[in-house]
Amino acid sequence: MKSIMRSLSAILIVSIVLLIMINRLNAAQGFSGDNTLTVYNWGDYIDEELITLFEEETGITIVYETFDSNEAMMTKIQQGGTTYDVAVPSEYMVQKMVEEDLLIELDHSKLPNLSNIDERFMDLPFDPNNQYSIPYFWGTVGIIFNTNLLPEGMELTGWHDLWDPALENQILLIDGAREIIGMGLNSLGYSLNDTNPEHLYQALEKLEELTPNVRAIVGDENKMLMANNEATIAIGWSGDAADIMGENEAIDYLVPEEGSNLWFDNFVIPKTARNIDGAHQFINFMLDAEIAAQNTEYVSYSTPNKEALQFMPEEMVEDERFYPDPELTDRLEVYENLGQRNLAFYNELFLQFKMYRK
Ligand code: N2P
Repeated sequence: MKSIMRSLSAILIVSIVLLIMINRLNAAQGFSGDNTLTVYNWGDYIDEELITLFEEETGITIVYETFDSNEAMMTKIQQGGTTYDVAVPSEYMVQKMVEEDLLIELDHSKLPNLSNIDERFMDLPFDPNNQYSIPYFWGTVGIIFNTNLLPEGMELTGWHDLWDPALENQILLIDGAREIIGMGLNSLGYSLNDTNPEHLYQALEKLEELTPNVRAIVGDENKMLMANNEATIAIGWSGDAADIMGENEAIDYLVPEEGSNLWFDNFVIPKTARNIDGAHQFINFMLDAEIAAQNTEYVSYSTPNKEALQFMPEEMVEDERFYPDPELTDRLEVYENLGQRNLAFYNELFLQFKMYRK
């Protein structure tokens, strides 16, 4: 009997050691399993302290990777080399991923903190009943500008001001096809969901005329450049403006009068996920009011978490540039999923614009 017990304990110990080793190996290779969770998020889009806190609370190890555009994220998920448990696409990309059968339906019973989200951000047209996605941050696209560097007498009101020759070599553009082609379309009075090739070519031409004023097309480094007074204007996302303002008092933000984009970034669970339970746990953790408040203060983007607002500094919540009322957001446009072909056309035109600059 004793020897059986001894063999059993030996087997148990060996199994435990093996399990730990497999888990470590999986984590190192970006494979998720029971005890790891692979999260794929935009760059600069989480307070990393919260990753550690989640790991401590749950014993789950997070493998964290970042992307800088919806298109880059989508390509990586389609390729399937890494199995992501949680990703954060914007609304039109959620729709596209659902269409391509890349997402699992979420189990709301595992997301009790979902009740913290403002109704205004639930059940939006791109994902009725939030079957596949949960709001993370939202915002607008607009003009981030440095009031000290603006040419004498210039009053910025909209996209049309950017073509002023006084802004030669002074504008940074975000490296996003929908954002920049959308800016071209909006400045001509067209919708940023326009798919008429004639309008799109006109938008490209209009953008090419902007070239002398464009300093660079950049990603997250726009924040550092603007904070260091290296450019007068950056076209980008509202939350970046809020972030830079924390470092440079001369920075301001404007939603152009011709119209612009209202966007929503969302948690989703790709079909290839290996740790579906852990993914729900992570999303629910991020939805906690105090966690969301800490994250929002760190990231500076606008939170859809209504219960988080009470834990945030008043001046942040009351800033209408980043928490605009529905009167403004109602006149903005949300990107629609334009379909494979049209999206490819947007990307191609954006590439042409980038090449034209060289
Ligand atoms: C954060 C990027 C936010 C993306 N660096 C807006 N969709």
